[in-house]
Amino acid sequence: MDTPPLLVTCGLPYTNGPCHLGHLRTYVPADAFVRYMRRTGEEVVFVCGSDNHGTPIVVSAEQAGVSPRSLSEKYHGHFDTTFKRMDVIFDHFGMTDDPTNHQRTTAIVESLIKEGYVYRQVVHQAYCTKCKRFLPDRYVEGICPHCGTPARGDECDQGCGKHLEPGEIKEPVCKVCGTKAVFRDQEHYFFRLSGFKDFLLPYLDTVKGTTNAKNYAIGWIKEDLHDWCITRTLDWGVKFPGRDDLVVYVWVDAPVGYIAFTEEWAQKTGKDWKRYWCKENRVTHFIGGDIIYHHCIFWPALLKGAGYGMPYSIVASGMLKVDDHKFSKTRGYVVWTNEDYLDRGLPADYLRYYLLSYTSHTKELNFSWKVFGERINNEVVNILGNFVYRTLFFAHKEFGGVPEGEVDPAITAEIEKWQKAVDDFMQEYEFKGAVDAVMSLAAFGNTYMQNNAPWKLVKTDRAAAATVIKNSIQLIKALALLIEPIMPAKSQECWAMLGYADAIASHPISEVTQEIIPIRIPAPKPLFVKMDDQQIAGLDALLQKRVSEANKRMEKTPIVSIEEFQKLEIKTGRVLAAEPVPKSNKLLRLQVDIGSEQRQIVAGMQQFYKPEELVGRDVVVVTNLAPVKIFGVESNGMILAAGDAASLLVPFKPVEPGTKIK
Ligand code: B3M
Ligand code: ZN
Repeated sequence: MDTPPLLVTCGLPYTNGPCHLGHLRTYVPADAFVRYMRRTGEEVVFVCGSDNHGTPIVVSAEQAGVSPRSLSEKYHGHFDTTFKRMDVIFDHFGMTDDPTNHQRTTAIVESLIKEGYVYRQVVHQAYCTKCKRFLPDRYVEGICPHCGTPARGDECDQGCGKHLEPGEIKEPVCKVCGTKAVFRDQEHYFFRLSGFKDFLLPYLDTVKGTTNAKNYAIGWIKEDLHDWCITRTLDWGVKFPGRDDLVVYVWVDAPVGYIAFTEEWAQKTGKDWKRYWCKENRVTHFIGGDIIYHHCIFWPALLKGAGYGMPYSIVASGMLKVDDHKFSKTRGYVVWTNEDYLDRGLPADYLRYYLLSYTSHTKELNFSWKVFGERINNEVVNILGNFVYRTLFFAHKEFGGVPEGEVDPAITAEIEKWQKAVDDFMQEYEFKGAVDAVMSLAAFGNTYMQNNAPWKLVKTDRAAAATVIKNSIQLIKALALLIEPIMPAKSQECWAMLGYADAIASHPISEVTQEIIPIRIPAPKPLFVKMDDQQIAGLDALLQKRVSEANKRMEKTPIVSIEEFQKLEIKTGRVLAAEPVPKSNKLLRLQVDIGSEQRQIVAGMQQFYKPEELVGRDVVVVTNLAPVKIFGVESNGMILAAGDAASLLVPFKPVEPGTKIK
């Protein structure tokens, strides 16, 4: 049988926020893999799209005062352009809210129902009596029943990472209004995931990809595999067949998007999508390490239940840290792709290089600007850039281009050795290994030039110098071809410097040893520019500033519910008398009429007001604070004032003392 074509996908970004480094950690390697595979002669389709459904988007749209569709379109466009700017080029980038995905999801859910994999069950679901609605997923926050950490309705995002089913969260609170939620019964539909245990274990044994994906999934299945509630009480999403009040859970229609986007691509290109999804296939999912459960357990079971082929390979990236801290948008440990990087004129290729070469794909990547700058300068600029520049500069100056003559077999062998290494690493999704192999070839070239010193040799043996240059230019050709998946733009520039007018991406990797023809080449320009220390310091300062701003934001008063706020009693009061507190240069002792009674209040206002200025003034007083002693004087209330200079809050229109503030 023919080997089925490769279909590569990337986890779909939610359309409720901009692209950041966390996304790129999955997308860049996927793109590099696709580029490489294509240039080994594989037929590859690369599809992705945006994930438009689910509560994260509804909540964000509500906050922004727009419809979920329009928020989705905005971010869909954003991701589409950003990926292109990063040279991550999909054959198709769809939307899960588009009709193809609605139809495909409905068809799949209908098959699951027909095959008996879906059943109805009443669940106790969190309900907000104030907002008068059920609180699916991220509408509710509370405590994880497994580990006791604060969690979101559908996952323990800060603790054990477990998926939470509706009704499982403890101490639920409505995320919108802060009210303590109650549990109410509601009928939902469940997918019989537990019935797939005997299918999933042998499947995961053979599935390709990274071991982290496989091993976690096998562990989870052995521990406990429970059924999944696949409906939600929401308007936004794909309607559950026959139920206008329910939509399917976003984790059903999101992966189905992979199929729908293949269908849309097939429609554009006149291909048959079934070739990619039915029976034997080579579907390869690139995903973040946090969605292994969904892709290795839930998704294969859905496909199996609905009669589709199984994913062939699942490649999960490791965690991302920023400056040694867990990646976090709210805490400021984030790098935005556009704002922090591309919009500052930094080359996409540098970030691609860094992401691919920092560490193994499955290991933790700890981003820092300092290391970024060092890696680019010490490796890309000093090794690769330097070799290309000095060789081409000398070739142009002495020979006007690529000299005549044969390439040394030892050089060809060296190229073949590293090409083989790159291939082995790429096939194993070991992108760092592949980058390192290319860089080893560049380092070899540098040493070769250094040892043979053609600038000296040319004075005594011009033919020998020509051979050294010919060999070196062959090495450059190989490097350009091998580095294309990693740095597509720079490899194209390098290709042009070698005198080629076409697209390097149209040349197979195997041309690395195809002899470069003698042609004229112009004087080279350096291929890479060094990152200067100041620029790196500036980028780092921006990150630090964001972290400290986030800290300030998070330290601010916690959100209080209206009920909590209403516990405060605030009234107007009239100052009857004022005098300094003995021995204090800050405090005043005031007698204040608050309508029902007279209160003694100590206030830190001596520097700002003369006692007589205050007498007769109307002020605003918190009247139900517990009394305290300040400088030995009892204070029974608090006068409200703004800022460090204690500008008093006063009623705008005259009111009686004791008027309630509300
Ligand atoms: N939209 C994003 C995430 O959880 C989610 C991926 C869907 S992939 C089918 O990383
Ligand atoms: Zn509420």
